[in-house]
Amino acid sequence: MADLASLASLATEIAREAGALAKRRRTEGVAIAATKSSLADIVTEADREVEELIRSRIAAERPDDGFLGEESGTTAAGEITWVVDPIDGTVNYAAGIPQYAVSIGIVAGDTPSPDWETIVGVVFNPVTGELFSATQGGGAWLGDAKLHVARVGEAGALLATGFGYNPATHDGDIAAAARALPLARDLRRMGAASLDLAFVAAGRLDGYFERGLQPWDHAAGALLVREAGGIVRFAPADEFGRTLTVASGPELADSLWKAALG
Ligand code: LIP
Repeated sequence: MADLASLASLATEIAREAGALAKRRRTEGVAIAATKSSLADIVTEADREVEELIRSRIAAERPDDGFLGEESGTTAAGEITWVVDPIDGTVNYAAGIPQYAVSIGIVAGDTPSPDWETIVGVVFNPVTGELFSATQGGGAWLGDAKLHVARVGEAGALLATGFGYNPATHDGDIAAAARALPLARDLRRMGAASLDLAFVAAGRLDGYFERGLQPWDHAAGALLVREAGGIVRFAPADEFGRTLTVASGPELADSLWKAALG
């Protein structure tokens, strides 16, 4: 296996290239290519094009590695697997809301599971130019600034969450938000899980929880949080088949977990 610094450098280089393409396509106009689980669950032509760029760059540099992408699925397993969301926050992207990111996680092994061992994570917002990165044991960074999760202030926690594309799940999601609000000074729904997790790592958010994330949504961001001193937990799927992701600093972890889980 290549050393983590080399993997992180390649992931960063590819994320920047992919982000530049996504941003360019956004300015040219976005075409919806298809819907997935519901009318609200869209994929754009740019999602597919950006993922193909990432996939081909990885194949050229590291042909024996595995790949799992949101839009194109998985390739043959490798000693390490690249777990990619080419444009996380697709609905924001299609609507012209500048809160989306290229999310690239590298995990040891080949079996998608929440307790994967992520060894490298990169989350890049091409609009702000912010590139969050982490290597296992190497800390979490925003550019050259080392990141650390926040301590919750006297006014309460600034939390973020998300809601599923399936309207049948909304009652449960709203109930979880209602249970969490007593912990909160306020609640945000920003629409890109990888950036929500990066913001927890950066101390911008005190905590984040959401049901229904896929490995490509959280593979990179979960490593950012853990390397910034935070805790990330996953709960088994609910009746809709959606696992729960909860991320925060240590002091909020137990209370947010109980509130989000119900
Ligand atoms: C999105 C997540 C977001 C979640 C959306 C969707 P996508 O990922 O980043 O947190 O609420 O339902 O899953 O589909 O834009 O890659």
